[in-house]
Amino acid sequence: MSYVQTVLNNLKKQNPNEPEFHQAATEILTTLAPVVDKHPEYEASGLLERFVEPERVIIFRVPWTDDNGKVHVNKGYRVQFNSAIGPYKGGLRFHPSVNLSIIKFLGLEQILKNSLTGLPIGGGKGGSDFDPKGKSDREIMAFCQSFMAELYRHIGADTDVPAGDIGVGGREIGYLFGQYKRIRNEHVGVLTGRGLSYGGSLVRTEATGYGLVYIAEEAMKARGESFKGKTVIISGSGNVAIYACQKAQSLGAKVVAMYDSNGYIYDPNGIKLEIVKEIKEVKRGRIKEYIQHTAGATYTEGCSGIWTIPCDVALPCATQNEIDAKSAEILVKNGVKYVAEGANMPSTLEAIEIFQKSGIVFLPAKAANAGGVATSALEMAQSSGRMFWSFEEVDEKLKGIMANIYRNIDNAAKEYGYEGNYVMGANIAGFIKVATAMMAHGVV
Ligand code: NDP
Ligand code: 2IT
Repeated sequence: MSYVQTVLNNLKKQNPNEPEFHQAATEILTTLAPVVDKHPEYEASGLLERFVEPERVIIFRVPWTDDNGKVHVNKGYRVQFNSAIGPYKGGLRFHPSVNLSIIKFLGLEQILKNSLTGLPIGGGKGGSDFDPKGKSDREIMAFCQSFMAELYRHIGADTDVPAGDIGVGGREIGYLFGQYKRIRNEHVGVLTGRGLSYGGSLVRTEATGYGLVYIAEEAMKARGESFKGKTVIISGSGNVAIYACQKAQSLGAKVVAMYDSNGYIYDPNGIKLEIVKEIKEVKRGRIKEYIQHTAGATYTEGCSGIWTIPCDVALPCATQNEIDAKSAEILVKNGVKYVAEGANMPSTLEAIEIFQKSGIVFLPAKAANAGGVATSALEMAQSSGRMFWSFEEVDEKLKGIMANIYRNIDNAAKEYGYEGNYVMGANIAGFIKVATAMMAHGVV
């Protein structure tokens, strides 16, 4: 049996009941065969076995009190996956579905994504099964303070730097930072996505969505095309979705549909983003309220129907496995030309295969959504240098980083004989840097 297959089989045996982790590991390991064939020293030093085993997994109790005085207990997680090329870096997700399998899949993906940015950041991820929906600000604060009362001892500006993900935005980062600063008596860049008044970076809020559109535009440019006049579908209506919509619209695209976890809106005249922002960012409401403010738009309960709307570009920006084989087939049948993943692992393995067989341009998450963490690394650079760059400066750097990622994944795919296969290109280009650093460090 091949080296990658042996590692994958052992991983499944040693980590049962972790389907999302198995899925991410399968996607990654099966593309690395040509690299490990070229480098027999990797197998000789157990490199892949070490690569798929987190350096450290921390699971902790998070007790907090609700507004009625009732005590709740949630689970907190931080998976410090790989620090070969820099301190652990990756977001925190607060969502009731969070479990070890989900945090490990996100952490594994993060290693290669962070490597692709070209910046010195390792891979980590964390979060909790806490559900922020419907909670008061005080309840959110109580939860964040309790979460940080344990997490603080494991993180640090040169050790592990968390940020946001699903359910963790500016408000949560503020409470987490306040508690860290209070306990450690240190005002340092230990979290990214901070507010601008206490060490944050311009463009971090917009970065993932903007970066997604920048890299998709690069792929279009290489084919003599652009966003101008294209019909776009974006799933989700959170941080990534909103700023992907804004940038796509500013480049002349028509975004016709978005969703939240209850259902989707379809506006054939083009989504009015100010209304979505007001509902989701200001009122923390539900996307169905959109149709009360717009003529001609419709709302449909349930999410998967969104993929039946004909489009040129699909940007899944909500969560894992939101596009299955059936949805992928419908998208292809309706003539989609580009799929770029804003969310982490939004396409199932079967969906990816369908996209690739059909010859459409498929940009996988670890390349396409790397703009967020790249800008986090720019925030870290500004923190440690005690500098504050302008919006234009950060935006230019982000654009450069996304163009560079596109070039690198395109070249890596070509070099290994898989031209146009950006899953191969992203995994190989991301892995080589991490593998080179791990080899230099010896067996650790
Ligand atoms: P937000 O919490 O801001 O928004 C999440 C959006 O996705 C909401 O519209 C939410 O709907 C929807 N959603 C979440 N879970 C589900 C579900 N199970 N089914 C359907 N819809 C769902 O998160 P972000 O925008 O930050 O993150 C979105 C995706 O992007 C995630 O996969 C995240 O890992 C990834 N990502 C985020 C980065 C960042 O910088 N924030 C960077 C790179 C990737 P509802 O409001 O109803 O819950
Ligand atoms: O998935 C991701 O890359 C993020 N949620 C952002 C991580 C970060 O550290 O900015």
